[in-house]
Amino acid sequence: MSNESLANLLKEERRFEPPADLAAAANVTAEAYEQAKADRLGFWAEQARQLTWATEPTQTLDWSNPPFAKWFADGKLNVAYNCVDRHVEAGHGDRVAIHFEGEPADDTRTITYAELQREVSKAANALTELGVRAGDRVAIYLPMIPEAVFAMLACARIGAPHSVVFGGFSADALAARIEDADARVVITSDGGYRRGKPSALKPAVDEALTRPGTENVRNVLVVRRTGEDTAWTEGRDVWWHELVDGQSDRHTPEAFDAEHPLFILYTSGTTGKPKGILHTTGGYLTQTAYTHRAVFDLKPETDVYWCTADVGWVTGHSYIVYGPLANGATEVLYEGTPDTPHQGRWWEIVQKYGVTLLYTAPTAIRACMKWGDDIPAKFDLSSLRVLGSVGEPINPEAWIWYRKNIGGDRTPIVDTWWQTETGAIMVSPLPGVTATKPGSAQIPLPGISATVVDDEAKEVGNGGGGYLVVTEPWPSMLRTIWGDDQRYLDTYWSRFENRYFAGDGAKKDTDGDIWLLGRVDDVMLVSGHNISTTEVESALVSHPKVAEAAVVGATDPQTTQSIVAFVILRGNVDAEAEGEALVTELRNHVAKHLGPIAKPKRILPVAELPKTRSGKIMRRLLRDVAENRALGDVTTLTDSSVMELIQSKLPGAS
Ligand code: 6R9
Repeated sequence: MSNESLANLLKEERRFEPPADLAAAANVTAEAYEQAKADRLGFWAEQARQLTWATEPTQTLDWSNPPFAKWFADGKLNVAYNCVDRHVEAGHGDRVAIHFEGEPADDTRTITYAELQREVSKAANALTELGVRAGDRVAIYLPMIPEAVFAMLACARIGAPHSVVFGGFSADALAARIEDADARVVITSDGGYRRGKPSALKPAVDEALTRPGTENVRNVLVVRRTGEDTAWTEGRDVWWHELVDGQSDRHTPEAFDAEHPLFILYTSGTTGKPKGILHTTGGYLTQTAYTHRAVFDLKPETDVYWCTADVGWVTGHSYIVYGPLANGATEVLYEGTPDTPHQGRWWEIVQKYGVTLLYTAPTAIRACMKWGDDIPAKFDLSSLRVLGSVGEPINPEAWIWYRKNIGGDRTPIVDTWWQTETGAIMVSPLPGVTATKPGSAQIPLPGISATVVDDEAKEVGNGGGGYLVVTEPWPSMLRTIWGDDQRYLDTYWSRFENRYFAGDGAKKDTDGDIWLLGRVDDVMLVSGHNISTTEVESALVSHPKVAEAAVVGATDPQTTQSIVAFVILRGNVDAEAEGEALVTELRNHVAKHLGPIAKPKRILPVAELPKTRSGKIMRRLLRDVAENRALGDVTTLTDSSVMELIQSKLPGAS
């Protein structure tokens, strides 16, 4: 990105110091940065010692064959033992591990660490009875119910790498993932609840298993959740309650090598076949546990933590299952959507359980902004003490809204940048240390070396922009793409020599803080200037009438690309009545904030935006609309009718 265009970019002057009481008692202080800088590997070795090892590692990093890393390679441990048994052995068996809140409001379950140990042991025994051995892959296709956590931990316990497939994915997507991982068993349920109704899951598994390449699946283990009728294949299908409930609730965990595969998780990406991101045992657990303790300041005796992600995404793996449970946290697990049966459901849950640490995504925050401030205002949210954000850049105004309306203008916000590939949080403020800036993820965590480089791989100075790279290996890094080392090299390690290329645009502000600017593919080129979609979106969202915006560059004969913006207005704004005057007002608003070069050529108010199932805006499809093209692949969209609605809004649409 050229420097003259950066001069225009959003200036954020607001700062929020950590609350004094939180800073005084924080798990991690500023000293951690110094310590890690002086001895990065020693720092991670110390974090690894917070885990319980069957064989303590004597080596920290083996980088003799870059970029194929080995961390703590001569150590041995069991992940499930670390997440469950050791807390029971330490006398915390009665502590609640999971407060499960089903979508039907009266459907709740409280699971202590002692119960979790019994449930995971039974499930491990059941998988063993089905012939699953260490190294065999198990696909998990479940709604957000406790069995999803039991199943993942049971796999970890017996050393069978899991491949969790988000329950909203189609039979095709499931089949492709089963085939690529060559799974032997699929764990699913008859269905789950979605917006007040049972929604079937098992039929997608049945369909997936008719596809070529899935023949090695021997058994389907089915949790009964909704009780609706389900087709049954004798000899292959097994009810969870029939097989698991009858098992012994004792199971001796076996220690595995630190580099034993823990799971494969597929990232869809924008093109090509999904990439199976491989994570292993010791380094992954070290960094997820450390970052969860550091970034959320977790106090396991008193905090109630809630991450609203789905276990089908990496955020669910690292910050619902492995990080929090390794730390002995008490957490909420919620099956449903934020607006079922009403738009205050999340805040009702925060009030009910006294949630202290909340981790969610900008897409959800912007939806709540749209629904209105009066909804969270009806609930007691005073228990909250740290708020987290992940998944996309958070627009400064959404950040401020979150802090004010959810955090009572009191709680630090940690904007955490990371990826499926990084396994754990990489760039984030620390709640007891950092003076936070709305919209910036700020600086790499202690022990993480990340920076911004230009096209020539040269590190940019303060005020410069380019690409986010990681410059040193980190414990929870992906080890490869399952079955495709070459693609691992090509995708992440060939753009810049010896640097991990994350695929995100970024800039450093004058203080040296990092701002994420969206995927590199989304950056626009307008009259020779690189302009970030994120920044134009943030400028739009800073207007009081806008709740959400998505910006794309459309091919333009004069300017290479021209900026087209799709905006969702706040709940109280009438788009029809405001008409062209509002569009002009918004265009001028962007010009005022970012400079005339960033002024959108067209602005279209819409009711919804196309999102992936993990809530990220699919700009690719909006580009198709802006350029009047037939739509590309819409299979990963949450709701494909959204695109019809948007297209019908266009001038000239029939
Ligand atoms: C954890 C997760 C990774 C991509 C990543 C980036 C975007 C995630 C962000 C963020 C700006 C943040 N992203 N967190 N962008 N600020 N705090 O979301 O993993 O699904 O693999 O997505 O998400 O573009 O490259 P994943």
